[in-house]
Amino acid sequence: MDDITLYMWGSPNSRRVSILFEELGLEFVARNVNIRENEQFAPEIVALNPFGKVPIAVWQENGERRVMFESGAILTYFADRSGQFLPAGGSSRCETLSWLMVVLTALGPHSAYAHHWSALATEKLPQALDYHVGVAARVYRLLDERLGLGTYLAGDYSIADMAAYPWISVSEWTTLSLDDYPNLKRWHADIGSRPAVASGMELPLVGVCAGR
Ligand SMILES: N[C@@H](CCC(=O)N[C@@H](CS)C(=O)NCC(=O)O)C(=O)O
Repeated sequence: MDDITLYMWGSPNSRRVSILFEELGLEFVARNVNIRENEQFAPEIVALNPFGKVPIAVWQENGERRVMFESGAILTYFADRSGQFLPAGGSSRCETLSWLMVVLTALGPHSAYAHHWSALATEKLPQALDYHVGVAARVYRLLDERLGLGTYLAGDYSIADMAAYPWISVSEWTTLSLDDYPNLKRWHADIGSRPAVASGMELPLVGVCAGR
């Protein structure tokens, strides 16, 4: 794998991938796509991902150019390719993929919707806010209970943890407090102390979280 470029924004979905790339010790260029300035709709970006969203990874492999979008797809591909952070088979692979999907399909989206209704929407809709904060709280409870049983979400440290960490780092977006979820709080501090996680969370070098 050569010439890896990660198109990203300072957002949880993007930082899942920069964390994995740092954990794998990959050399890559993190290119800032400012979604507040609608740069995700630039022809160069839409040519890579017709959905007009980041993260997007572009690299050379076996003499051809590869392009991937969707953070979960990128995490799975690079983890499989490296043989790290996602078991190759057996029940531990089933378990890791199951928790990864909970994080991808529930934690991220409902945290983002809670943020939308609590902070970004110009019209206040209490019913919408309550619904999404309620689902986010259900996921927080689930993760907290899970992390009461073990150090990480699925056995060893994995891409499920990497996918969850950036969203838990912006827990205030959901209006929830980690003080109410002690196992999740312990896990968050533990994961955050990893140098690769700290490096991944600093990327890209410009831009701030938009919460979408
Ligand atoms: N399911 C996608 C979500 C990607 C996503 O929503 N990215 C946001 C930044 S965190 C984005 O590009 N937003 C711009 C837009 O939706 O126009 C993933 O996990 O990669």
